[in-house]
Amino acid sequence: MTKESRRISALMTLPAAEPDSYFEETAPPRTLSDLEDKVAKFIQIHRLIPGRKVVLVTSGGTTVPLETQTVRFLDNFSAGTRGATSAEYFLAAGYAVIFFHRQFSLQPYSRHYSHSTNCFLDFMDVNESGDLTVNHKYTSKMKQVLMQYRKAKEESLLLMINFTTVREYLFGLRSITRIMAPLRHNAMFYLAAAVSDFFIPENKMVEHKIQSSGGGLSLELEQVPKIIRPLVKEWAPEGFIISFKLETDPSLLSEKATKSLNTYGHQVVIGNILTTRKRIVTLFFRPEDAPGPLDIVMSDEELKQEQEIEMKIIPELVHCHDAWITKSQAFSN
Ligand code: PAZ
Repeated sequence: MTKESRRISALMTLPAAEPDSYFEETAPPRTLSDLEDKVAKFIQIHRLIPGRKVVLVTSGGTTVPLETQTVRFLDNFSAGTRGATSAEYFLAAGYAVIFFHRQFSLQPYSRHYSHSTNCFLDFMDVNESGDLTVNHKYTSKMKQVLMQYRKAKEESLLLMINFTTVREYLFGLRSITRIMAPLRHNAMFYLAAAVSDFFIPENKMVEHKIQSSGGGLSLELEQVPKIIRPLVKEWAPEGFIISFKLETDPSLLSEKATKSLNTYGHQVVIGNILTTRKRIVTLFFRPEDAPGPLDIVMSDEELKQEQEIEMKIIPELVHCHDAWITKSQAFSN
């Protein structure tokens, strides 16, 4: 195989495709209609409850397959901690939650015991009678988590839907937001997933496993369409929309977050830096909604006590969402 034939996509990084043409040119995932049925049933239940707010939480990273019969793919760092933790705080604040997450990433409640550093087996004992027990040091916290998990399940407050590839994410997000749109201002969209910015379109992907016998490999990727624009303008124009901006260079964060707000016109951008994301985030608002950005910071003491920054982020957003609902009601009266 020549070097040239081992290039598996276009030669230049192309500008992002328009979302409409992406959806026209890409086959939907096979699981999409099942996803739509589940979301529609969930929304039907919660629409009937006066004042019920529903939040879509996206969480974890997307994969970018390199072959249609996928052996290799590109991935990213996100474990889904932000999304899974936030979902718990939204549930505690009375929201119904659609948790749209990367398969096998952290999930609300089970996350407390699924970390490799926090394996559930370390919380168990076998007593003298040979029965399995929970070590007494952990029972109080475990009981609390279990009760919250059961409440969410029994009251049908949590719907879990998973994705793996960027294609599943994009199609799923479009369907979920469109189905949530009739909730109007009571719908919130909390887009914490780390979605790939680059991908290989289906028509440029090779079918079979790329062979290693030809030496090195060049990949040329195209830009994933910016779907926040149709989300804000078409799919759920009355929803309260929060996007995230992750950077590694702190000097870029404020400019890029502000640009995102100005370009798409949604309500909040949460800026965070990779290395400090559990200690500090900045909330950026539209000028008409707040005089300036808001830093949310965890003290050393709070972090030592294993408190989570989401305990401060979510109440702030709930407050903004309530103000947004009140304002919209005042307009419609
Ligand atoms: O999943 P995690 O808790 O490890 O990381 C959370 C995060 C950094 C992915 C999230 O806070 C975020 O910034 N998401 C958007 C990333 C982006 O596309 O800019």
